[in-house]
Amino acid sequence: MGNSSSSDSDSDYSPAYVPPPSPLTSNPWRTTPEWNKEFESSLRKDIKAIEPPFKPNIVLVGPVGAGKSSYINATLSVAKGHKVDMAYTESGSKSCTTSYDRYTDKTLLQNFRLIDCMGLEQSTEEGFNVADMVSLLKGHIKNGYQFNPRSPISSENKDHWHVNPTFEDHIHCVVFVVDANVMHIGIPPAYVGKIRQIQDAVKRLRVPRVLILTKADELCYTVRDDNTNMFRSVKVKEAVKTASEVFRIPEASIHPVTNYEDADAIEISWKRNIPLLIALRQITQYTNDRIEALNDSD
Ligand SMILES: Nc1nc2c(ncn2[C@@H]2O[C@H](COP(=O)(O)OP(=O)(O)OP(=O)(O)O)[C@@H](O)[C@H]2O)c(=O)[nH]1
Ligand SMILES: [Mg+2]
Repeated sequence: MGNSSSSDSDSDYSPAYVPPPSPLTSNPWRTTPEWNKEFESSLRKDIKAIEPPFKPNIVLVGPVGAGKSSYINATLSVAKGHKVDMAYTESGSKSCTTSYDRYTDKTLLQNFRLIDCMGLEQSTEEGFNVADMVSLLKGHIKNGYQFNPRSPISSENKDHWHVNPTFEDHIHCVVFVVDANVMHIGIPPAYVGKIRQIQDAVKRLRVPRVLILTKADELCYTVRDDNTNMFRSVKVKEAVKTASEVFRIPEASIHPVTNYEDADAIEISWKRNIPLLIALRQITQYTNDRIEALNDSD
């Protein structure tokens, strides 16, 4: 009796599937100085040296579960040198982040603010309401606002509507955040439509934009095993190219990263920090350039 079931389970046994290694290009497809601790600290220095005349606002937008809050935690982790878990993260089909929340710190982000937002959903009645985008960009939304997917904010909201925002209350850079794996599978058209609508508003107001591709560790196991393979991974390169075509953002403004979210993400490592810092340096430079350009045109 018991024999047959034991022999069945023996014959069913098979080792866990190990995917073949993902291919690497012979030369990096994105040129950087050699990756080491010196390069990491020069990136930190570059970012700290950017001193806009006030603290600009950088907002993160993208599909639900893309890794917006995780990117904020990863950036704060790089800043503080230990794993940070300030912005709530969760895997699920509903947006974990439901309010407009600002983050900063006293080191790397001392001159900037990152703003977390509700995620976009495919349905028109769920998730971040694209009709809120212009109010957001023009600085009408106050910290702590609870997004309402069914109805955009208006001047009737006494607690969270900023009546007379100045340029300092505006959004000075928009960071689109997308899961790199989705670029491979194909991003649902509903998301592309909503992101394009947001991009139109961003473009009209001439706000600079950058795109972060998260979860490079899940997309490419060669990157998961050694993050220094990021700019040699064929899969990551393809994801950057596809994202550029889909979202019409230049490849050089698209940054693949691995956030501090997987089971091994306890210690902060310079290898993981480098792509996060490269992204943050460009975001802060674009933000500062925009403010300088406006000040010069006055
Ligand atoms: N392996 C891995 N997991 C990640 C990475 N970034 C985010 N995650 C996971 O993806 C899930 C969603 O991440 P969140 O940061 O909550 O995503 P979000 O964009 O803020 O989502 P909403 O607030 O719901 O719109 C969480 O389970 C994270 O742990 C990454 O780079 N690598
Ligand atoms: Mg979130």
